[in-house]
Amino acid sequence: MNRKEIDFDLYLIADTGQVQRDLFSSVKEAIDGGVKGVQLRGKKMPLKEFLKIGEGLRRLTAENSVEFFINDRIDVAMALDADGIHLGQDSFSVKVARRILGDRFIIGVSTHSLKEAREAESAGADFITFGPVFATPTKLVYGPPVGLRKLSSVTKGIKIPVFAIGGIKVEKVKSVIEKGAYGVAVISAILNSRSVNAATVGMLDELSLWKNSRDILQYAPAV
Ligand code: TZP
Repeated sequence: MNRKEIDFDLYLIADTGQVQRDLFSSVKEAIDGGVKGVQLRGKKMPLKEFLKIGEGLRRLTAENSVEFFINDRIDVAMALDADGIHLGQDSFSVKVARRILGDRFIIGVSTHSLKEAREAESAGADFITFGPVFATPTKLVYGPPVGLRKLSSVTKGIKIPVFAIGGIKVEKVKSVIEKGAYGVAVISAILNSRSVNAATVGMLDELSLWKNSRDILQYAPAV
């Protein structure tokens, strides 16, 4: 299987239902802060409106070499010539999505258990999100937190990149990276913060700090 390289570790989810400010300018601020992976999510948004926001974000992400993902809607991902699709457990299967979209698209999958994570990997997903790791304000939608121990079993149980999701604030980054996460997927800690730019920079700094120290520990000679 020909997996795609994932070259971002901060995955920003621009959720039209969860962002209190103008989505385009918030995402722009996050991109100026250095984010390299953006997903547009608009579960309840009318198609026309979703496409309009998507067109703006497609242009913005392309100009800044940012990978652009569409949540769930394969038709929108194709229409906008996105870089990837992000599938939920009730979306198209990875296999069908791959058949429709062809080889170019990156495929991400939302998972909530080790079983779902393994299924996504064997079906050909390029990466997964796993969570909610911590409590989120939108707990009713995403279910109860799965916790760090389950995150650890997932990162040990599969080989593709795992993005921890759900209640990820800057001070939580260390704990999820220590459990083997490749990166974090975030909505509110960035898009609902007072300064989107500063929150993005802070999150990226923390990711690189703890990923670097994990790498150093991994390759340090045993004494
Ligand atoms: N999937 C699991 S939790 C979640 C999604 C989309 C929401 C994450 O939002 P936040 O604000 O980063 O906790």
